[in-house]
Amino acid sequence: MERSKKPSAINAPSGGPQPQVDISSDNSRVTASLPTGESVDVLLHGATIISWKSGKQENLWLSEKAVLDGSKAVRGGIPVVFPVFGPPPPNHATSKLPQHGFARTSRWEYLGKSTSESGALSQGGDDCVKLDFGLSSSNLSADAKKAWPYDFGLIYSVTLGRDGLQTVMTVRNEGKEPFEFQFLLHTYLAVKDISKVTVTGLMGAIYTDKVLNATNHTETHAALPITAETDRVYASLAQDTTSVLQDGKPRFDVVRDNLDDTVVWNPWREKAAAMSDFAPKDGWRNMLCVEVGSVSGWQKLEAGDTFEAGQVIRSLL
Ligand code: TA6
Repeated sequence: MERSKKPSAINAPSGGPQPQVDISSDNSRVTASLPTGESVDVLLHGATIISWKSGKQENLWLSEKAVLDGSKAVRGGIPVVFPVFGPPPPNHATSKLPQHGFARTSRWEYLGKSTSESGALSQGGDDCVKLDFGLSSSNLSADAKKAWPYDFGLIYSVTLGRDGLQTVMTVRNEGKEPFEFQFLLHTYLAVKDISKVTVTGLMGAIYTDKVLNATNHTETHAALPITAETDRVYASLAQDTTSVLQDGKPRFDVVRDNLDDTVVWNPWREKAAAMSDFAPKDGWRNMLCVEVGSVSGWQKLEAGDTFEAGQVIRSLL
């Protein structure tokens, strides 16, 4: 299954200061930083990015009560949703899986780094570093394997660049029969004040509003304000970029790569209060989830086939 846009060519490393990659002593996380001050912190639990900084500025929201010990999905950062988004449907191959699937609560392997490869973020040389993580059916929990008995391999690439972060998932069907899946990157963006945030790039799109009983609507806002609990799945968006503006100024561009859908979510006051791992309780004022994915239908993957997709998030500070 060909991906519409491949990253650009390989660049030879320059002689300048190198990116730094460290694995924690307890082998629970991998951090990378560039000589220019950008950094990323990835938990092997769920291959969850829990921090992405542009200089001193943290770009991702992470709950102060996020559980990072591997016992549950991380509340914040960029959890990986696979092979199902949301509560699994009845009478389906994913029916026995937990909400949002098993990828975000599985232990991934760190496969290594490369500084010479460039994706959408590099102008050549060592201005970016790529970290690869892997999860296969062979290292799934027994429960997950029983609940979804397909042979698969996932490679998740996290590329830290000077002005952005690129995360790309490669799904490979290692089995003899096809399977279908959904995939989404559940990105919690940090914002200064949700009451002064607007979201562009959605106008004219059909969305399913999960706050209004999953009814379908057409987006009429060129710049969508977030003024209450918001939980919308925008399907088959025409343009690939969803932008977050703070005080009218562009703060993030979230660019889909081979994915058609974008979810916009803010739990607002009541739902934030109801989540035990959501803190501080008024933290909903400082976060907005803009989640790229393929969740309106199902991707079908034939035996031996591969699917590749992801996002580039640009911090526009
Ligand atoms: O992506 C939005 C959403 O599906 C919301 O409906 C809400 O459930 C959110 O994900 C968080 O889900 P979680 O399972 O992480 O609590």
